[in-house]
This record gives sequence, C-alpha cells and structure tokens, in this order.
Amino acid sequence: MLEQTPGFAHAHRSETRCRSCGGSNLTEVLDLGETPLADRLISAKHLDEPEPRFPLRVAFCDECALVQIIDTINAHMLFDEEYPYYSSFSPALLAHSKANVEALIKERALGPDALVIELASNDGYLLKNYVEAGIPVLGIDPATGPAEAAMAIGVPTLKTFFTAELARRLVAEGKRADVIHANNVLAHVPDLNGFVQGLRETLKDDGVAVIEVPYLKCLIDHLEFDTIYHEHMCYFSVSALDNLFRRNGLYLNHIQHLSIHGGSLRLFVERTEHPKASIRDQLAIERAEGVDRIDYFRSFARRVAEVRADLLKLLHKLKSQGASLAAYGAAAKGATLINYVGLGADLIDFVVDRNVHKQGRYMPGQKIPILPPEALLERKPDYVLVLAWNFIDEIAAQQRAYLDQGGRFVIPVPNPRIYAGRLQEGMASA
Ligand code: DWN
Ligand code: ZN
Repeated sequence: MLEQTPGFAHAHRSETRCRSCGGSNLTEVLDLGETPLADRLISAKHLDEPEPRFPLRVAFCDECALVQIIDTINAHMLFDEEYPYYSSFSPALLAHSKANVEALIKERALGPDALVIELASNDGYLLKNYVEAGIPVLGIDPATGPAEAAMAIGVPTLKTFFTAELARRLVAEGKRADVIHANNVLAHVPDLNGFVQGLRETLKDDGVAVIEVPYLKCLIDHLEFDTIYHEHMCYFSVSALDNLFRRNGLYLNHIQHLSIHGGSLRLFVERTEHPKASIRDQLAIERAEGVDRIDYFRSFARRVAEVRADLLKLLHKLKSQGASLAAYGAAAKGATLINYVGLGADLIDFVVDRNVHKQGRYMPGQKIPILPPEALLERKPDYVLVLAWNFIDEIAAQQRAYLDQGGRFVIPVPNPRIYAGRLQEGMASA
C-alpha cells in the first residue's frame, strides 16, 4: 500500500529546516500525535488492513515567522487517484468563486485573448466561470477524479503537480497568464520556493496571482486546530507570506479578509511592488500582537488540549443521558478532530456527507461509516457533531427539517457547544 518513490526512502520525512527560508531555528508549538492521513478515506475492502499513521507536529520558524508542520508526507500518497475532495459539493464555495471571477473579469477587462491558469483547479469549480465567459483557461491538478470531472465539463486540465519545471515548459509553449488562481494549495506544496518561482515564471509582466490561504491568526485565535493535517504543510501569517514572496521576486501588494474555511486571506501578488494600505496595516497588527514571534504560540497547545477535554466531557455526558450521536462532514478537518480527540464508532454512529465519492467509505483512523445526509432524517440521531463547522450556516439551512424535529448540532470549536438552529453559549445547556 505504501509506495516507495525515488528520493523518498519512506513515505514520511522529518524536516530540520524551514520550508521557506531554510533556517534551522524551528520551535515546536503543538504535537497532535501519530495521525492517519486526513483525506485517506478507507474503502470497505481495506477496513482490516493496517493504516499508515504519521507524527503531526507544528513548529514556528524564528527567522521568517512561518508556522509549518515538520512531518512531510510523500505528495503522491496525499493526492492520489483516490483523493476524494470535490469543491463543487459546497454551494457556498461555488458562489464565492463565481463572485471572485466576475470581479476579476471586470477589473482586468479579460477577453478571448487573455489566459487564466488555476493551480489546484480541482473539478473546474472556478475556471468554468471563465469558460462560460469565453476566456481561455488552463487547470493544473494532480488528483485524478477531480481533474477528470473538470475535463468532463469543458475545463482543459493538466493532471500533474505544478512545479518550477512545469512552469518553464508552459512559458516555452507561450503560456504566460494574465491571472493565476491558487486557492488552498500554497499550504499544500512540499517545495514552497520552487512553487512560488514557478508562479513568477508563468505570470505575465502585468499579470496578477490571486491566492487564497487560511489565515494563521484565525486558526490560533479561534482554536481551529483541526485544520492542521498532513496536506497542510504551512500556516500563513502576512509576515511570513511577505518574506516568502519577496525572497522569490514577487510582491504581496494587497490582501482581502474572507470568512471562508474559518477565516482566510485572498492575496494579490505581482511582479512589481506597489503595496496597498491593507498590507501595511495587517503587518502592523501582526507586529503589535506578536504574530511574528514565538510567544504568540506558547499557550496554543494548552488551549487545544482544553477543547479536547471539554468536547469529550460534553459528548460523554450526552451519551450517558442516553442520546445517540452522529456527525456531519467527512472533512479532512473532521479526521484530525476525531483522531486527536479520540471520538470513535463507540460514540459516533455514522458521519454524513453530500460528496458521493466519500459515501460508502470510512473515516481514517476511527473507521466510522460515511453515509448520505438523508440518513439524518431516516435514523434521527439526537445530536450531530458538525465536523464541517466552516459551513454551519449552509448546513443548518439544509438540515432545517432535522433541527425542527428536535435534532441538535454540536459545534466543536472554538468552544464545544450545542446549536439548536441558533447559537446557545457554552456547555451549561448540556
Ligand atoms: O485545504 C483543503 C480544504 C480547502 O478543503 C483541502 N486540503 C481539503 C479540504 O478540507 P476539508 O475536507 O476540511 O474541507 P471542507 O470544504 O470543510 O469539507 C467539507 C465537507 O463537507 C466536504 O466533504 C463536503 C461536505 N459538505 C456537505 O456534505 N454538505 C459540505 C457542505 C457545504 C454541505 O452542505
Ligand atoms: Zn523560516
């Protein structure tokens, strides 16, 4: 099952140097223990087979302020033919991407002679909007299923990883882009500097790279520790991003704050420097709050352990009252949460998810079965732990009938609490 890849003696490597600046001043700030791969859902026929588990440790670089995991997993294991994530199963994500594309087409007067490239283009959830507008596009994504789904809806896609070498090939073919999208991929690349150099090569002189990343400050402030898993090698502050781009001849000129995925940044990166106030202001905020210094992370591990204790206490209390429990969202972050907190099939009867590629499989580690959302009204669990808490509004609207019939949600972070269709504070109500 574990494939040996040249130059990768084993599936796992412990880093001793920073992924961005190469420095060796990495200070560990959180250890989530031996963890299965978050998106490696188990199919029924493999249920009895040994499952790979790897250390999952987070460190801060004292030189460039980058927060990163020190455990690198072979990318071919993370994004293989079984990779189950399809962006189009989230209407909110589709609407978010469509609005972004429409704004860029207008702002940059993009037309049939332009070229838009997306890195980690998945199932064409974003590029399809350019295709509909008659603007040439190229998607790049190594995951077989999503890439083929994109091609099936008319989004040309290269099924491969984006590297500096591929960038040089594209440039040689005359494919330099007016706009490069890279959503939720900068954190996923093993060769960060090579990836950014590839971005620079592939961007037209007056082109812009529009990049979305989860924002480190939201992760720490809102205790979103479950968004830490092996696919996410880096956790970005504006300080660390500014250092990374500058070192590779690009400039972070503007940022927008987004609520998606628990709080993200949309970065506007170009080949010439003309920073807007949004950058200066956020760098000043980070300096003032110490996001670029180790002390900011000292209490994180303790606070994460408190969430684990509180969630376990709440769920065991509900169980002891005779309640039945299920969960919503076979998300990667859900795999981190159930394995770190220790939520097994003894506590959670099943997980539901709209993604048909996930249904019928089992959650990594805890092996909890994944069913279609209809199972909530069919089996009527008393409580549902929302693992995809980042889409709570959408899921609550969709599950109105379940909530109206007395079903209740449990929201795990930043503090475990009951949700009955409107937020109820703390645990007291349990
Ligand atoms: O970086 C990544 C982020 C962007 O997406 C990837 N590495 C993997 C993935 O992380 P995740 O799996 O934690 O992401 P989501 O988007 O929070 O996953 C939500 C899950 O919930 C998906 O499997 C889809 C499902 N879902 C659903 O069943 N009903 C989502 C919505 C909105 C719904 O209504
Ligand atoms: Zn560094």
